[in-house]
Amino acid sequence: MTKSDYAREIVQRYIDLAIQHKKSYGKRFIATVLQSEHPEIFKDTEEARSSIRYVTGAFGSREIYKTNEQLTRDFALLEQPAIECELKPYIVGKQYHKAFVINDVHSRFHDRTALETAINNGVKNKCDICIINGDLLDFYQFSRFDKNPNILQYFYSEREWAQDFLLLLQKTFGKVVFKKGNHDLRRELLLQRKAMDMPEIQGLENIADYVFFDNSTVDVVEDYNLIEFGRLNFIHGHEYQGGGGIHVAYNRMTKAMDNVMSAHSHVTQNSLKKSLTGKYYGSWSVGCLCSLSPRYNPQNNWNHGFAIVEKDDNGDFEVQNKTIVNGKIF
Ligand SMILES: [Mn+2]
Repeated sequence: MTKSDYAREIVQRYIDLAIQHKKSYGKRFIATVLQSEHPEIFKDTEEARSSIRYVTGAFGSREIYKTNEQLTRDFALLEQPAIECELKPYIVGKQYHKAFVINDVHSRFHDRTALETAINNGVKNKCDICIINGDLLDFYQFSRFDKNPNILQYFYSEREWAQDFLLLLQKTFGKVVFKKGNHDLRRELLLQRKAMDMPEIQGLENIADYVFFDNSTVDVVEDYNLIEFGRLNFIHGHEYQGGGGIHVAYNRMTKAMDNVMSAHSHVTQNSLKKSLTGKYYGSWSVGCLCSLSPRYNPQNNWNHGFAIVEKDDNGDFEVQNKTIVNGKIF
């Protein structure tokens, strides 16, 4: 067998594999395999690659494609695309029926009274799972905005606060699911940027590790993934480019075209529409549990709130989107 025969054989093998698994294998990769299989024939990867390029016509072939098969073969040998987000919803288990939903706690800018009022109501309603729909932490220290040292000191123990708070929720409700919001990402994104120059910190950036405590059963969901609770879908809100506008709930419904509960805008709003075929779709924007007068936006229309969602075994659900004003729940 000549070098070209070996090259032709392995190329065919990988084209078959690629077609079978809907993947592709780059010539550089195939060359490393070829060289390791026949070190006596190919003295290095470069030599193997040269043979592969020769048999695949990479040195310039004048033939014009007449068949789709030829195109399929060529695509099988193109490098794979990079995939940044592998979308996969987090589906809440069937054993859970009543969710206590909170978001935009922005620790340690949280509002203690509102938070306690909300949790008390969740307990009273016998919720069996707590869903945190993003922005549990503020990560003020990693913000690109101006920082105040008197405030910054509170954030040195933000991690301990988060671990203690998650433990409190776990003890209170049994199960906790924590979906990342844009603020929860602040630390991760900063560390990922730093990891380019400091490879030794790679793998340490995930907030799931940062907030982990002994006996934690908290599930952490990536910010680009939905949480599905029956037929209700949760997004934080930053997943859609642009703010929510004034009509947050309505706007998010026109984007979701499905049942959606969201956060991020710090206001309580509901919207409901009937489709051409008589199906109802709802959108709920849930209020926040942080301070209502932050330094960067002291005047706003925010309100405190939380939600309770009950679902049956068919996935049908009932929403109570609650507002807290002066310690009273509406
Ligand atoms: Mn947010």
